[in-house]
Amino acid sequence: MAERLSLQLAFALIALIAAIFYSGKAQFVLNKINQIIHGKRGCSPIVSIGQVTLHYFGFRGRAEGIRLMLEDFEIPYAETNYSANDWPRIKEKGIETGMFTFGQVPAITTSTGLQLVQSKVIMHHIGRSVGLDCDCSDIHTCEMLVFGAEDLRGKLGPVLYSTNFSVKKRDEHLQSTVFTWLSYFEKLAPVNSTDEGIDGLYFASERLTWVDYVLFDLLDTYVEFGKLAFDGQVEVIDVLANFPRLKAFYENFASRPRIAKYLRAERRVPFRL
Ligand SMILES: N[C@@H](CCC(=O)N[C@@H](CS)C(=O)NCC(=O)O)C(=O)O
Repeated sequence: MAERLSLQLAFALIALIAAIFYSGKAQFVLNKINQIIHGKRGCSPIVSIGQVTLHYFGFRGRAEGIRLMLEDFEIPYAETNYSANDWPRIKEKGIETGMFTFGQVPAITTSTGLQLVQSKVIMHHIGRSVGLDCDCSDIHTCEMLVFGAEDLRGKLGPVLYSTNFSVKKRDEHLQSTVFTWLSYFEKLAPVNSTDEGIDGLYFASERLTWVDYVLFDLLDTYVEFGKLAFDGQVEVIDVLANFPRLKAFYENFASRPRIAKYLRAERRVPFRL
């Protein structure tokens, strides 16, 4: 009797799996099971990452997006900030041990034994661990936004850290590059509809995802860039002035309680050294 029942159950299970497979919904079902197991939203949730040590320099740079996520989700973290003098030695050692996979920072190490580099990969990983991954149907949109943000960000370093950085260079960069790129992002930015209210201002998946932290960090970087006034010699430029959607997103995100607190905190490292 029991044997017959198990046989029937096995057949029913095989029939169910076949039905799911042929309906084309297998991936959807697997994702749902994964979400239920982890109790977190998003396409590819993972377990919590434990305590984090962030390895970088004592300025915002490519570590700031990571800090924003750690702060907002109250993930315990410590920082190891290297000085320019120590860096060559530390870098060599980090390459040797494998901690700095590409000889660069930011890198994180965690109490769960993870070592990871590449700022956006780290942000995605943290996002997956707190239910901030994008929906599976939206992964391509999220990747496009993040890769686009990276393209723009990549143009900043050579300007900001060039030895002859000046007001002229700041303004040239804004006019020739930043405003053009912000106009692209403006088209992709969330619209504040009265139905959704202010809570609807997210770039993807109609909810907060890790991509919002990437975009906020990018905008904040350029807001700070526009504020570089060379000891009051020139006017501060409101970089977002002509981009109402980006500005609304920026202000809404900045008002998240723990983000607002962090943005004002004295311990927040400077925009640049
Ligand atoms: N794609 C990497 C870029 C990392 C990167 O450029 N890191 C710079 C600091 S922002 C660095 O480590 N520079 C020191 C060096 O290359 O020796 C990321 O996003 O993490």
